[in-house]
Amino acid sequence: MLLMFFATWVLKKTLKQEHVAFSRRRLFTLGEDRMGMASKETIDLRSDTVTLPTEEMLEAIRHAELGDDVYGEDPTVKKLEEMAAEKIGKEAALLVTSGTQANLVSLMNNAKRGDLVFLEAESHIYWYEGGGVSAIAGLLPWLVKGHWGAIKPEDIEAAIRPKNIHFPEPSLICIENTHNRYGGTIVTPTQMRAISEVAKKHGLKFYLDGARIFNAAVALKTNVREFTKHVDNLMFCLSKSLSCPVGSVVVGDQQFIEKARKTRKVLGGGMRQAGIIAATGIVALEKMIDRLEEDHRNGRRLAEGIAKIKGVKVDLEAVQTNMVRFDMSALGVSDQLFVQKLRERGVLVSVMDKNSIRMVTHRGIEKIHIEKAINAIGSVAEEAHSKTKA
Ligand code: TLP
Repeated sequence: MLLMFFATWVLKKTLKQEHVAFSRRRLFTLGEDRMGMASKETIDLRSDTVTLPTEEMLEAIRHAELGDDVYGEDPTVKKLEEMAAEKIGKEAALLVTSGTQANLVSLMNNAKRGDLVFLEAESHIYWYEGGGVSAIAGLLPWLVKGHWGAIKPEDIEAAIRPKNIHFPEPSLICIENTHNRYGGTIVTPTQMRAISEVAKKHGLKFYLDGARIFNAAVALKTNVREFTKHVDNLMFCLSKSLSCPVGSVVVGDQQFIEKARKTRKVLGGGMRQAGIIAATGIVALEKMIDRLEEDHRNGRRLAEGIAKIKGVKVDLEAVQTNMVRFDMSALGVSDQLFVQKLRERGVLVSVMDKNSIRMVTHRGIEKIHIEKAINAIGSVAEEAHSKTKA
């Protein structure tokens, strides 16, 4: 009897360990696949969101101390939130599921339903977040066109109307840095300060969609606080160039974050043992920021390489971080066909607008991949030219 009990115990324990070892192997396989990508000759430049976690992140997940974060009991989440607040230079932070959720939570807490929010005309919030700004936050977007994402203070001043019973109440200015649709351009700390002065003068909140704010800081070789000190609150993404599999962080003062915690719950973002996500975020904040310089170098190489290709138009001045946008209208092929031809040559890119293509460099994309991508684009261009000549 005793022997049987002992045998069952040993069996259960072995099975449990097997299970752990199996899930770990699966995770590592994922990591290796990412590297294996190069050997399969697929160069994925669609976005930096495609990055997979580093081995150190996977190890950190394995060893993370966990608890129920909705009860405020996950020590790893708490550690990440403290680190993020410290790094950004604000009182507190909150881990959320995605950049979109971070923006939504922040919009809902910076303004009340029916209010007017000033957004840069090409902002991600306006273009790519399913209209949540109106459908869920209940806000009225008022678009102000900026130069490469930087709104001129006089243009916001001009858009702010005096109090009047007919007008919606303006309460918030949002900007994005780096700016996605302009191709990763930087809004400088000086430009941010000028916008913050307008916000203060008119009693408006100032919020930053800083999905890639660390790219901006690394590119200008400056502390991220030089940007963040000008806004009331912001978000940054862990799941983009910082290589985490999931997650974004909202950062602001204590009161704002307390409110945001409740809003996140309302939106279904209470994540329980979220330490498995936070553990990767801790590694990202410690290890993944400085290396962004390499992505920027590769972005520049890529842009300079394709600038030499006939029929490809790229504004080199706008290539400031890890994105390259270019116009291929002169090639005389549709953007969809262009993307397909590149895919056949093992290079993945995305269409931004008609005839406008975006490529994003990230961890896992190295100099050799950049050269291959330039050659592939050159070869598609060549094919297009020979077709138009024939
Ligand atoms: N951007 C994605 C796509 O949605 C376009 C990308 O591939 O670049 N703010 C900014 C500035 C972003 O670029 C993104 C994602 C978000 C917010 C939303 O983040 P997620 O995808 O985590 O919801």
